[in-house]
Amino acid sequence: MREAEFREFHTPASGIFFRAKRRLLSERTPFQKMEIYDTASHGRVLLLDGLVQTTERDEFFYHEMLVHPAMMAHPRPRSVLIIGGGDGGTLREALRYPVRSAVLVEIDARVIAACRKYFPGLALSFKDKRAETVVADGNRYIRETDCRFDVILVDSSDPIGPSAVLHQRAFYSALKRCLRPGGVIGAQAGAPLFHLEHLRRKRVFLKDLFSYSHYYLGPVPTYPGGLWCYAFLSDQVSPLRPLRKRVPGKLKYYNTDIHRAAFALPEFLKDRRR
Ligand code: AG3
Repeated sequence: MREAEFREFHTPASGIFFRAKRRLLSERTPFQKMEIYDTASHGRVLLLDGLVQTTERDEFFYHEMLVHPAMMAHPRPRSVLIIGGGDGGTLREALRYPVRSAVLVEIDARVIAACRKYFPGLALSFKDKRAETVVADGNRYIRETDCRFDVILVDSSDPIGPSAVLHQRAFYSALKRCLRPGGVIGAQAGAPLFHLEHLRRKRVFLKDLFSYSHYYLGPVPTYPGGLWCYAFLSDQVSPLRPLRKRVPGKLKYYNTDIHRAAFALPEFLKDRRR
C-alpha cells in the first residue's frame, strides 16, 4: 500500500482504504494511537488504534442515529450523559434539544483536544454553555457519580478491544442506576455482520436488565459492513411510543419514519429465543 493511503482491516482478509491528501496528526496518547488524515473523498478522518471513528462525510449517519431515537422518545430530556464521544458529534446532536445540561465523560483528553482543532463541525459543541466535559474513565464515573440523567448515550468504540468493558453486563447494570425514572439509554452496539455472536449474547443480558430493550439499525458507510447496530434501553419508555412532533432542526438522516423503520430487524438479527 502506498504511503499516501491508509486502511482499516475489518477481517484479516477485507477492509476499507482511503487515499490521504495529508496526514494531519499521528500521536500515541496514554490510551491509544490516534491519527487524523485529510482525504479527497471523505474529508477529515479520525482513527483510534487503526479503527475509523469518524469521517466528515458520513459522521451524520452515526451521530444522528445514536442520539435521536433516545432523545425523541423521551418526553422531556433535561439532563444528558454521554460516555465516550470525544469527537463532539454526539454532544452536538444532543444539544439540539432544550436540555439543561449535557455531561460528556471521555477517557482521553488528547482526543478532545485534537477534535476541537481538526473537526470544528463536530467539536464546536464543546463551547456550548450547557456542555460539561469530564476527562475520566466512563466505566468508573458511572459507578461513582451521584448524578442521575434522563438520557444516557454510549458512544464507545468496538465491542472487541479496549472498549470491551463498555459492552458488558456490569457496565449496563451500573448505567441503569444512573437513569432518572422514565430515563432512556441509547448505545452503539457494533457491526451486525462482524459482531453477531456478541450481539446475540448481549441481547440476553439487556433484556434481563431493561423492560424495553431493542436493537435498531442504521447505515454507516465507512464502518465495518456498512450497517450499524444500536440499543434502545428503558424501563418505562417504548421506542415506538408517540414521538415528539418535530425533529430539532435540520437533520441529514434521521426523521420519524426512519425512526420507526430502524426498529424492524432482519431475520438474521431477530431474537430467536421466543
Ligand atoms: N464510535 C463507534 C466507532 C466504531 C467504529 N468501528 C470500527 N471502525 N471498526 C465512534 C465515535 C464517534 N463519535
